[in-house]
Formats: sequence, C-alpha cells, structure tokens
Amino acid sequence: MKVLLSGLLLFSILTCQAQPARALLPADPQAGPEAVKLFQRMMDLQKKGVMYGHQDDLMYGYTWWYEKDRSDIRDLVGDYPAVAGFELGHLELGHERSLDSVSFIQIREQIKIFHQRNGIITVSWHPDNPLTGRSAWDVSSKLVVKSILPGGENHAKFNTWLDLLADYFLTLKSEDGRLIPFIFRPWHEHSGSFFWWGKNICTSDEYIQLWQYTVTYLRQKGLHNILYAYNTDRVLTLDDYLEGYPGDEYIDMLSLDMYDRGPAYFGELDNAMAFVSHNAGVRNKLCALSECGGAGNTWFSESLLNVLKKYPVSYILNWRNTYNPRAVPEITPYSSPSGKNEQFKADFLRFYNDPHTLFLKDIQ
Ligand code: BMA
Repeated sequence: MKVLLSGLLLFSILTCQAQPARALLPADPQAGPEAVKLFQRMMDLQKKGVMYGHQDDLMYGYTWWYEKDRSDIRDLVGDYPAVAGFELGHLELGHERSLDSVSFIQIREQIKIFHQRNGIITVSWHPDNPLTGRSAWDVSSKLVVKSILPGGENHAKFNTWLDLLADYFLTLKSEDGRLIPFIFRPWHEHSGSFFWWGKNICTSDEYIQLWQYTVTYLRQKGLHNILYAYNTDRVLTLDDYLEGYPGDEYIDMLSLDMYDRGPAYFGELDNAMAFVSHNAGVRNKLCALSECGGAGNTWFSESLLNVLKKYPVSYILNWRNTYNPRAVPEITPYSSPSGKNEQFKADFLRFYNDPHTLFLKDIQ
C-alpha cells in the first residue's frame, strides 16, 4: 500500500511538472508583446506589494504648473509614484487642453517620459455628455448611452469621439516607435450614477454594450497595447460590483473607487476588497483600488495598509492635487497628502517606508 501510494505521488508530481502553468495573458487575443509584458509584470508585482499611484502627478501640483521632472509625491518622499494617472476629458471635442486645463501635447510628453522611467501609466476619461453637450456629470437624461450605441441618433458623433481618442492613443509611442502599453479605465464609477453612463442613467445591457463597443472599436484601430480596467464606485456586494461587467474577453483589471466618507469606510473597504480581489483572482485579472483617499494621523500607514496587506492589490491611486497657488493646500479625501498638515505627511512617509508599498524605484 505504502509503495502504491508513493508511486501515485511520484506519478502525480511527474504529470504536474509535465504541464507547465498556463501563462497569464491580457483579454485581447491580439495583445501585443508590450501589453503582455505589462500585464505579467503587474501580476508579478501584485504578489510583492501594492503600488502607489497619483493622478496628474507629473502635470502639476498644489503650487506649481508643469515644471520639469517635478511631482508633489517626489517632493514629499523622494520618489515618484509607481503609477501615474492622466485624464483625457475634452480630447473628444478636439480641444488642445483637458477639462482640467492640461495640454494634451504635454500629457503625451509625460506619458513617454514616465514609460521610459519604467513607470506604469493609467488613463481616465470624463467625456462630455454627447446628448446635451454639457459635462460628464450631466445626468439629466437617461437616453444618452442609448443615443450613442449603434442605431442611436448620436452614434456617428460618438464614433468621431472614439476616432479622436484612438488617433491620440496611436501617437503614444516609445523611442523605438512601439505603442506604449497602459491601463485605460473609461466608463468609471458605474455604480455611482453621477456620470451619464451611471447605473441609474442607463440599463445594464446598454452599459455592457457601451463597454464592448468601445473596446472593439479601439482594437479595430490597431490598438493592442491597452489593458482595460472595469470600475465601480462604492459597492457592498459582488453582485452590485458585477452588475455592468462586460465580460472577461474585454477586461484585464477589476478595479474599485472608494473614498473615505465616514466611520464605516475601512470596514466597507475591507469587505469590498475581499470580494473584488477574490473575483479578480478567479478570473485571472488584475485588481486595483483605482481611486481612494482620506486623511488622518494613521490613515495611510495603518488603517489603509492593514486592509491592503490582506489582499492582492496591484495599486491604489490618489486623485489630483488641484493647482491653486493662492490657497493653502487643503487635505481633501480626493487628493494626495502632499499638503500642509505635518502629521498627515508623517503618516504618508511611514506608508512610503513600509516594505509592502511600492513606488517607482521599487518596481525597477
Ligand atoms: C474630478 C475632479 C474634477 C476633475 C475631474 C477629472 O473628480 O477632480 O475637478 O475635472 O475629476 O479629472
């Protein structure tokens, strides 16, 4: 019996070894080598720790506007974030500057530089409301998504928006002329219903079609360098989280945006990160807390880190430090803690020094 068992054990070890683990790949069956490399690199990094990301980090800070090599995070801790966020709202209108007044030429410049530094790039998009011509936050009509899908009265217009987006993406190339890989997180915070693509502003089916149409359109433009992040705002259940999920063939990352809006925050975050990260693992997708923020004497170094250490999370990202040189930088849940309060800065420094957090130098 003993011999038989050990024989079986040997057999199973041998057969296991004979089948190498299937390499993890992005959703796009035609994903280029850059996208594959980024996806696998992020999967590896996700096992090592959590990267820190900051929106518009390289474009401006509280008191400066587009200065060479400058970053509020680097000013504070001596290193750049590992993940840099960029925003493309108003590119769809053919404007030279984003809705946050940032030049698209300079965004391209910084994307190239940050890629050269071996940093990770994530792109968000707050397109205007194509039905009313007002902002992304205009939720006055529930017919917007329907109007831009095939057969809708704004479908042709939406295609021209995607053309402008694709044309811009096709200019994001490294020195050797290859398309720079990045994470694209459109149609974000679906569960929140404060954008025209929000949960209560369109049907689930329309939202899913919007996602699938967007990804397919960009792929057909020859863009096989993009990893797509599905994203919701605060949710309490996995069902709510997946309500508008377009499918594994379209998505590379399951991400969540959740800001501290009161005492229930860390409990709710823990709960949500548990089911989002678990579901991402089951699907072989990346997982991120793609927007978060709050402030307190141990907010980053203890409360947030305690949650992050429990789950495989690729990165967290703090939103932009709105340029406003006349005012004392205000610490809001939306920005990074590079402002005034010394205790909040000390907390962030402890977070930075923790071996679990990864900044740009840590991911080389
Ligand atoms: C929001 C705010 C806005 C900004 C938008 C896009 O959350 O920061 O001021 O225009 O993001 O970056």
